[in-house]
Amino acid sequence: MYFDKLHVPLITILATFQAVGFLQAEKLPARPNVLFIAIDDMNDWTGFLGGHPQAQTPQMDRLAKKGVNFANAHCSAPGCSPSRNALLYGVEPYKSGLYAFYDQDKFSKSQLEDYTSLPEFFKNNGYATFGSGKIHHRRNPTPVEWTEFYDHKAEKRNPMIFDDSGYRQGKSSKMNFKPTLNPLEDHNDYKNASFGTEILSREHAKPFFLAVGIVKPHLAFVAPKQFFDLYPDPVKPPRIRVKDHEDIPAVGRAMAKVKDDKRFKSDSAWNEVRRAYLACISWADHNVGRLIDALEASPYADNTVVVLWSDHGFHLGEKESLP
Ligand SMILES: [Ca+2]
Repeated sequence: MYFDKLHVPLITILATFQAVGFLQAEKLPARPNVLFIAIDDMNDWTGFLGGHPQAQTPQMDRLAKKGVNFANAHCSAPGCSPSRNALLYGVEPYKSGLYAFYDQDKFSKSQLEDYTSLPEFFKNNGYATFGSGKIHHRRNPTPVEWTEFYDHKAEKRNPMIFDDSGYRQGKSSKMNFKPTLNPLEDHNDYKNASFGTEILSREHAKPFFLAVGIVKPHLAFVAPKQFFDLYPDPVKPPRIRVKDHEDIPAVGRAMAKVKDDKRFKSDSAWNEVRRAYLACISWADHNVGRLIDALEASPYADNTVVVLWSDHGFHLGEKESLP
């Protein structure tokens, strides 16, 4: 079905770090801390969801083992902004109208006043709220929502150096599927996760809501080389039916990125694209692991609820499309 995209990509794990996770929730304080990890464009190619037999996600797998894995969760719309708005405002985009990708420009004032976002709700109810990375889609952080928000763009950024291997369409920064040779610390996701680990190392007088938005595996599929090296070459392709787009309704066909599929086929690049996607998932997993380690080492290990989710899935040639 076309709506593969909707069926599995919203991956949510609820876990506490007490012995048996969710079953211990009744022992949590009335106002537990929340560690809310958003991952961008991650489908079910993870160990715990089993969507790709070679996916390596040991950190998310260990989190899943401690909590509840919602394997039949659905996102409201297969796109960053409407899906995130559904989750962050608690209302489906086909009811709220919050579809636009550049929220602040395109949402009307009344639209935003009608709804309270999740961080704003926590902040209004006595929590300290901390954020970094991609939580909303392109909505600038506001003091209404955040006690403190880390913006990596405020820091000097070292230029990325790419390995010769992998694939890239011309000089496109988006259609880049190459390993990076920079130290891990140079990457934005590392910096955003580091903000999270720093918050977890602080003493907090109030309960906290900590949101960390990890952007990979979103395009470009670039990640440190050590995560590409985890994977054989070639990687196993997904199951793709002949004429796979024929069961898609017209609106779905209009959204399918058939041109990308044709280009990757003519460049014999699909293997490189899929391998790079898997590398990016393992890179995201590494940063999730840093957050889990920091939480486990903190005084908040037993009074924090962890939520891990992805805004929607991704096609890697299925339905003759990317995404
Ligand atoms: Ca997304």
